[in-house]
Amino acid sequence: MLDKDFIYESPKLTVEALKQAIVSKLVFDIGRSAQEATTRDWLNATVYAVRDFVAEGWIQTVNQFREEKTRRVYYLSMEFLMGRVLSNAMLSEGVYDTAKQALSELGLVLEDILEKEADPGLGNGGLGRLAACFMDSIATCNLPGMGYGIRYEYGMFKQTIEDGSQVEKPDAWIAKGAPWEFTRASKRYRVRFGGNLHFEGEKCIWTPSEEITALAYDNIVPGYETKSAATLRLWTANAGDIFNLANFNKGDYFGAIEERSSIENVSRVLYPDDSTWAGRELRLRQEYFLVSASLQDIIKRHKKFHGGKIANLADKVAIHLNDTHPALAIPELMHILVDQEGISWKKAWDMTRRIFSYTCHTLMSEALETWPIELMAKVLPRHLQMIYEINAEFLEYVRTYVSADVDFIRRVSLIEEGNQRKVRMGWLSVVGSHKVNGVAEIHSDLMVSSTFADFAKIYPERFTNVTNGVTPRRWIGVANPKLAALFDKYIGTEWRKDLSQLSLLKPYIGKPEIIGELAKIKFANKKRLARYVKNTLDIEINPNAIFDVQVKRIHEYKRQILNVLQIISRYNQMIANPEKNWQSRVFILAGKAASAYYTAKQTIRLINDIAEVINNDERLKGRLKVVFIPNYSVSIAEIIIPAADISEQISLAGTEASGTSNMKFALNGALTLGTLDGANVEILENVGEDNIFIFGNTVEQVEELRRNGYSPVTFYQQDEELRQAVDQIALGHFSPKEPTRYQGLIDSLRNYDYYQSFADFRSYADMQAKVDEKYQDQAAWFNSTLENIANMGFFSSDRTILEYAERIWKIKPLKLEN
Ligand code: KOT
Repeated sequence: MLDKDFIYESPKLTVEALKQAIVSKLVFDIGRSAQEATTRDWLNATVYAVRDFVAEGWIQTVNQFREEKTRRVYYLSMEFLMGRVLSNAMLSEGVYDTAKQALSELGLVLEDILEKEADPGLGNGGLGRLAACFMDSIATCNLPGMGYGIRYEYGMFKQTIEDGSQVEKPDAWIAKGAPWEFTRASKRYRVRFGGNLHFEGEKCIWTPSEEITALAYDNIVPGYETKSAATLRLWTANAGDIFNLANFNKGDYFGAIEERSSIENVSRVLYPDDSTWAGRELRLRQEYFLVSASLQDIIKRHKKFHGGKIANLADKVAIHLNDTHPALAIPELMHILVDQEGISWKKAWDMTRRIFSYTCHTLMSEALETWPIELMAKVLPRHLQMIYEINAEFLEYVRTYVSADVDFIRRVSLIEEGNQRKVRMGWLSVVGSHKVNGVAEIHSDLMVSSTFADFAKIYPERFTNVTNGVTPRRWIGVANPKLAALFDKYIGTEWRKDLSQLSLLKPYIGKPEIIGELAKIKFANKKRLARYVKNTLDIEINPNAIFDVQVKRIHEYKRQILNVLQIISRYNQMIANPEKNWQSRVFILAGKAASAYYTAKQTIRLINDIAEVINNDERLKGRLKVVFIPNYSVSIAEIIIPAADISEQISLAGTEASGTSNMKFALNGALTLGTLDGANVEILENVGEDNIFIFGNTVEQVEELRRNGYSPVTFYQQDEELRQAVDQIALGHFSPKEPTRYQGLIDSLRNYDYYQSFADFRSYADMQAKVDEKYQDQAAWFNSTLENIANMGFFSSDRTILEYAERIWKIKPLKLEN
């Protein structure tokens, strides 16, 4: 597996010591003998042993932050998609090979043990995974920061495919044991909801009617080759001893218990919607639960470090909002400062704005959170009151200094008027923060020219861009150890902490030796994926074929349907021209559909239907295969991404804020086939047009089509190949038992095609032909992948996080004591 010479090994831990530690954990913490232990017992024993090792540095980091009274950042996010911990932790601590050897001497295989670890799915997709990469980078860059989130009992659902359709199953990840976390019995806070308000003079008094206890669970996030580690604190809801006494006294025992379980529902389950917004009361309660517990904790810690003083809070604390989901933190902080600390409104508002910053992760209008006034009045009456006051003051400012135009005022108001009045959380986040950023250049530009155009007039200096990045430790080190070892061999090991060093590979471009090694590694990773596909789906795929991969949430804007149309059209060409020397291809797709998103679920079914027909058509002689891999998750991504030749990033220009899998694929030696959308644009700028396949309309062209009344049927009529593919779906060619299955889907495409798949079809299919052509020359192909990798150094989340630290949070890396 890992090339011994190039892996950092901890000087402190010997194989013998680790072996003893593992056995001791097994006996004394788990209570099992080596003879009776299951693989899971060994996993837990290994985790405890490695955890002890990481904890030392972690405690030291926490103490040092405290002593230095340094300014720090708190990252608030409803999602943290951390993935499995053990192998990343072992690589960070430099004990991977030591553990492998220790376990082997105990008669165990490390890889089998790693496979047993739960993969907590506490996030939907890009936004949650970005938060996880950021935690890794905060730890590795020795930045004083920590994350706050919710410890959902059920994370993202487990996806199974039954008769071609997605079926959702609960994922009770905690039930398998959560050996990494530390329960913090003393960290408990009361979170209150509901009730009413009354005024005593100027002072507003809130009398809540419900109460939940928030309990803290800490997760250590080890930094790479540093003693430093970050903390991710996740909250769980607990009814405590309180249950509805009135019900109990009436003899309604179950009523009293029911209340308890409805309280604990707050941290029960992650909402499985990505890029849309559920608008449910429980979700509002979850958001407030996160915000209230975290702010109490932050303020308590601040006071403890600073002699009970709160006036310097804005000098010492930065709080970052991961999208608007935790935006209630703005009125919550005002509530604490004004109502509880007795600070004047003006001073409190000044502090609040200096403390908060906000990242917007979307341009999709359906993803923008707005909460109905009645709901907010019921659940959080004091916060609604605060928001009204913030709005009144804000609109006064706008009228006085910017524009008195009534329409402008109506547009920027934090309250949307209409049949149902609503609080606009995006607007609240902009007004209550000192910096607002998008996640790729094109997205930040569009944000300023569309969603937040009015606000950019009011606060031009507030808007900025910070392009996303991904952690090389997980996405190369853990996921692709062979590639990591290749980098180590040619450019040394520092790239893990300074990804810009990938540019040191440039002198090797065109050198057959390294190119041969790169090709061998890709082939080995493709074989690994082929084995996985064979074991889980019983489908044979040929590792000599191009592995063409689209893995991400299933969403119309991401255009899996465009991929499907092109696959069908390729199938038709192959059947019509069997004599042609067709390049073998395997199209691999994976991703979850939100459980209530009908079109997305139909898309999954269609992919499986076409796979069934194509994979069983013997005329193709195995040269075309389609595979839908179920239950896409971080651990499955770690198998798929290193095996890809082509990375499909085909969203309609102007819809994908950034994308981050595009970065992971390119770093793992896949070439991008994509539109000029999100971070694809910056990938193009970095790798150069010879090493990427760009197609499709630009944002300007998309807008022009919309303005002029886009007519999908025109494209349908003009392009025979497109028409044939569309008609086949519509006529039940792929669903012979139910020919009308996709009638609705196709009608909507032919009549509206909101994401303009038809308009981009031709340039996409033509570009796919160029991919085939380029792949014919293997040396040229792998040379391109090398050049591609060597130019991807910019896309490290370390670079991203250091930009946030310097330009937004104003925090500095800590110099660690030895
Ligand atoms: C979900 C709900 C509301 C608002 C935004 C979202 C959201 C956005 N969830 N995931 N995203 C993705 O975030 C990634 C990280 O910035 C981006 O790379 C990706 O383009 C977004 O779709």
